[in-house]
Formats: sequence, structure tokens, C-alpha cells
Amino acid sequence: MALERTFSMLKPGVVQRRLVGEILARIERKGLRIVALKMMNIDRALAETHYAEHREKAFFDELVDFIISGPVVAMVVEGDGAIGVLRKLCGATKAEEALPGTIRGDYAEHTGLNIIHASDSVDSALREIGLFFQLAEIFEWEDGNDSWI
Ligand code: D4T
Repeated sequence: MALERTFSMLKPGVVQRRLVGEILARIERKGLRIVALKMMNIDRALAETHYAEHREKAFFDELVDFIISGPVVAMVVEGDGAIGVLRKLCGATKAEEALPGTIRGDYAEHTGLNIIHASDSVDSALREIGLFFQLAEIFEWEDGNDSWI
């Protein structure tokens, strides 16, 4: 499988619910590598750019208001097939369809508050990593566990 990088973000509410560690642990336990990580507030312009594909949707304004309502934890995650693997760990977008054992299935009751974002394609990953991170904020590190995970 191809080595990929994907963008992920723990949405507002995760910091307040003290779930950052638990969710990062799930990502790490799978064997994915965190190569960039930061807490930040998103401004309206970045939120509207990030969610540009949803501009015409009825939930767009609510979505933007929500994503700028508190700090998020943004990250770049690397691994074999990382884009699909992380989407699977997250579970379905709609909270009521997300299976138990997935991050959304275990922690989200409402779709508008579905806890985590993860890029859905190679193109989205590239675009979103570029929106949120400078090259110097992304770290290459030697993975001594590579032959065990
Ligand atoms: P994100 O982008 O947050 O990772 O979600 P997904 O990639 O899984 O799903 P999406 O782009 O279709 O939705 C973006 C964002 O909008 C919220 N949403 C979505 C909502 O509030 N109501 C809805 O009906 C849908 C489909 C949740 C995620």
C-alpha cells in the first residue's frame, strides 16, 4: 500500500471534553505516525476555505460558526494508506451511522458535532495540509517500530 499523509483535526469540544489524549492514542495505536500537531483557533476565512465544497449547503453557516467556536487540534498523520485508514478509524460522517468502536461512533451523538475531520482523498489531503501547515511544521522522524507495527 502507498505511503500517504493525511490531514486531521479534532474539532471544537474535544479539548473541552478532555478527549484529545484518547483520540490521539487511537490514531497512534493503529500504527499511524503523527508528523505534525498543533492547537489553534481557526479564523472565519480559513474555515470558509476549508469547507468551500459545502458553501451551497444548508448547514454551511452552522458548520463554519461551529468550527471557529473554540480551539481545534490540527495534525498531519502518515502511514500506509493513511487517508483511508484514518477515515475508517473516524467512522461514518453521520453520527447515527458511525459504528461503535469508531471515534465518531464512540464519542459523537450529533453529526454537526462529529468530533474529528479527516481528509477524504489524496487531493483533499494535499490541499488541507497546505492550508493548515507550513513545511517547517511537519517533521520527518525515524520509526524504530516500523518492522513491528
Ligand atoms: P469532515 O469534513 O468534518 O471530516 O466531515 P466528512 O468529510 O466526514 O463529511 P462532509 O465533508 O460531508 O461534512 C463536513 C461536515 O459537515 C457537517 N455536516 C455534514 C452537517 O452538519 N450536516 C450534514 O448533514 C452533513 C452531511 C459534519 C461534517
